[in-house]
Amino acid sequence: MSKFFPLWVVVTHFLNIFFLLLLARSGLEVLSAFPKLYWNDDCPPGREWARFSKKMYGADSRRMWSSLDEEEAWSPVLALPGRKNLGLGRHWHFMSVQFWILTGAVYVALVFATGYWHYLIPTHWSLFPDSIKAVGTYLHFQLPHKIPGQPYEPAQKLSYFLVIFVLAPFQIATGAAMSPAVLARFPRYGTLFGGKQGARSLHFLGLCAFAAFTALHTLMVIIHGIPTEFARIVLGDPGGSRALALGVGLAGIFGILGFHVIISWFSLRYRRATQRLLGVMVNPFERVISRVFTSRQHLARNDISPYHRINGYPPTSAEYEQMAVDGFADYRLAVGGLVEHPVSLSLAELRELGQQSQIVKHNCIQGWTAVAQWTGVPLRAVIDLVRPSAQARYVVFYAMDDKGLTEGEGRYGFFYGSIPLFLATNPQTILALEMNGAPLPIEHGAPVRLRIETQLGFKMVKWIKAIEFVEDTRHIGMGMGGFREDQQYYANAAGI
Ligand SMILES: Nc1nc2c(c(=O)[nH]1)N[C@H]1C(S)=C(S)[C@@H](COP(=O)(O)O)O[C@H]1N2
Ligand SMILES: [Mo]
Repeated sequence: MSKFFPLWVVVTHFLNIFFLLLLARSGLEVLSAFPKLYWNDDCPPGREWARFSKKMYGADSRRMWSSLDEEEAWSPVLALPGRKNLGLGRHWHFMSVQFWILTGAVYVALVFATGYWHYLIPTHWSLFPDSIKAVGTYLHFQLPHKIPGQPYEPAQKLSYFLVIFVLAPFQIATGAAMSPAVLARFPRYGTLFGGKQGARSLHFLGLCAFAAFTALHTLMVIIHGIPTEFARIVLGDPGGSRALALGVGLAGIFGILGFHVIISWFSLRYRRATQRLLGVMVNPFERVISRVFTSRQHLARNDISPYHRINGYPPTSAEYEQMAVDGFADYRLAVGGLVEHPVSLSLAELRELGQQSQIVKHNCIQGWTAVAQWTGVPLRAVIDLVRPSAQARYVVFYAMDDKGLTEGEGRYGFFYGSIPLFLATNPQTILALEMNGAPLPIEHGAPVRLRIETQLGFKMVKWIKAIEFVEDTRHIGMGMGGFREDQQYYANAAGI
């Protein structure tokens, strides 16, 4: 091992390539679910600064549309796993990011512990003009000289510094700024990046920067000569055997590509198994942040979005339509299960339990946001009324929309969702009856919908028919805790 390319640099460099490719492909899967980028959290349709889709829906489209209609199926060659698998893409992303950050932390610790930082961190302003000169040298088709006593030439040192100490932390920071739990608990952190959409756009530009760096870095390896450069970074020995270096280097590259072929195939072929296996690593993380962060959002009236996207088509049954015509006068909300005092409440009785209002940001799992004021009954008041027994651990919300009739994609059955009790008693968890000061519009869940402000939108069941307290959710639906968890392989905890 040379002192410039110790074994730990060789290993972390390889792991970095490994995890970055996973992050990039799964990140594209996430983007495909809402292939539009905005600078503004209102996400007005048509005002995106980038759109990777031919489909266009306007706020005033004549036919009703739902945000799932905006989702694109991208090829598994590009996205991991591709073909509209947002839930699994997120699983791959959140699994990989934990190991990528771990790799980075070990690397940075060793960079400082070993004194390697001298080769990476600029200690003199002259690095900037020297870097410009080095770029000029390349443009004259010559190779610039290395900094005396160091492994890299000036432009190389500067670009490594920027990627490791600026771009990587920036991707982590903008990534965290997209989590609904983080945004609900620390709304001002989100404003650092111009809100969730700003963070999304910057995170995407960060991916572009990584891609540009990778392309340039690869070009440089080619220019400087592959067998020699491979000997350095693959064997850690500039004088090592060229043939061995090439062999090991190519084995590493094809190993990574082969792995991607296998996991892409596996994820598409065994979607439930992938959801469960990756969930083992991702769910605990999601649960912790869902548990420790409560929403502290009190946005201003003028933050309210002029247009709030819709997700999920309303119930199409004759009963629901008739109820809507009657202004939901005969509607009753059944609350039962593992409770001491089951009830069936009219809207007036529900309202009498006390109401609160909150101006908050909605975060759909697909990526869009919108701000609205929601008014309704704290779920805690309903809990106090029905008194769940000691065994009750989850609250299940049953909806009136049969997705088989409106959503297609092979999905079927009535929408439902569940939340653990600790989310049910959060101060901003309410059964909303009004939106922006008017009775809930049909599209947004009339007459009653759930709002939980630390979670992604799919947890907030609309058109609620009944609420059940249960010990376990495994016997309900396909057993994953909710309709979108069952049929779209989303994670059940939704704080990220
Ligand atoms: N009953 C029911 N509730 C639902 C859905 C649905 O399809 N049916 N979609 C969910 C999703 S994915 C989101 S993002 C939000 C959207 O809420 P909105 O339409 O009021 O914007 O509702 C959630 N609640
Ligand atoms: Mo959603």
